[in-house]
Amino acid sequence: MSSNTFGKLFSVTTFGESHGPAIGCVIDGCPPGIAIAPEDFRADLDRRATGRTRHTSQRHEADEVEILSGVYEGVTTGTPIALLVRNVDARSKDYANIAAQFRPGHADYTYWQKYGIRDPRGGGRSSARETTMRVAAGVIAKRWLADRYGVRVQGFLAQIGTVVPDAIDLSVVEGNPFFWPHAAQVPALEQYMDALRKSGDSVGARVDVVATGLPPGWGEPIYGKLDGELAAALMSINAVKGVEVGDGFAVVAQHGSEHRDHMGPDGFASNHAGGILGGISTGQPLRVSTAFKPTSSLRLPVDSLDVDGNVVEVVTTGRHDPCVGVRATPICEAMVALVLMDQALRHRAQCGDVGEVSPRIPGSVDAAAKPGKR
Ligand code: EPS
Repeated sequence: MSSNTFGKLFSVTTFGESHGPAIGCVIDGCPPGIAIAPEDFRADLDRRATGRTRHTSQRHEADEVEILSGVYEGVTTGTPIALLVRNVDARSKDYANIAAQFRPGHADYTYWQKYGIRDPRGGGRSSARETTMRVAAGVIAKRWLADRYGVRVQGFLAQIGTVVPDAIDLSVVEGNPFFWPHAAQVPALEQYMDALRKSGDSVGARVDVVATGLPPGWGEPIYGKLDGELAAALMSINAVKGVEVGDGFAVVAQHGSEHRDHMGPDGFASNHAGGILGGISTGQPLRVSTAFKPTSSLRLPVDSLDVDGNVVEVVTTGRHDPCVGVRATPICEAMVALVLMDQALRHRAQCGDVGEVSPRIPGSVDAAAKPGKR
């Protein structure tokens, strides 16, 4: 299977299936000298993991990261970093009934059409389990971006179904199981998710990510645009159906006089662009938004086809997320961090001698998390 590698200079290859012995990644091109230990992966892997709250899949994986190479005496050496996470709680019998069936809305059918074979256990390679390794690689990227440039990447859940935050306060995001930015709504969300889980249905979600501290200049026109690579990175996450940068699709209804971000000595007056112009960072906060479809693995029966073309009733048992978006915030953050690190290294390689160019407009006066008009 090709296309399992992401990034040009900071390049991440993931491997493994949901119910295989392990999943892992190889990171090539990592700068030497970054302090990293197995326990440094814990916080972000736990934020993403299943089985930590009742609102996600109840598969209980330890998600212990083993560092196999590329780190000596706690510091990256510049050689390939191989990370391994063993699968310890796969329950493949849950998939026996649907091994020869296609779940409507799932990659079952397209994998079958493409390869003529598929690993049905837990979705095999198409499982969200793979995102564990993106988050692990993202831990290294986040650390380097923070230490080297002061860049901070933070996400939050910006919508579940039709529910949107009444206010945005990034300081409360880590204090609830949804990464929700308004604490007062969390009890109602708990009830909403409990009712959803009991109904056997699923729902979509939107995750927003804001990255602050970026200098202007990251991103490579024409075919390596920062927004283009962010879109590709976020679209590569399971269940993603849409990505918006800045005001996103709301720009369709805007006038130019309203959309342009006025520049003055005190900074940009707004951030409709989402921190990117011409595919290159402006130095304003980066704003990206990702849409997740509702999970297709449902215990609610549905008619479909099996591999012989027979009409069958599909019922998916097992431990599925009623809303994958609930634990997607760290995954989106990781993909943004991976793109930013790769682009930062590419900028340094080609334009490292350019230095700071005048005038440098201070970052936006806009609040970093101010959502675009939707
Ligand atoms: C997933 C189905 C479930 C989730 C899994 C993603 O797997 P299983 O049926 O084997 O319990 O638990 O997520 C993870 C294991 C994980 O670590 O994210 C799917 O179909 O994508």
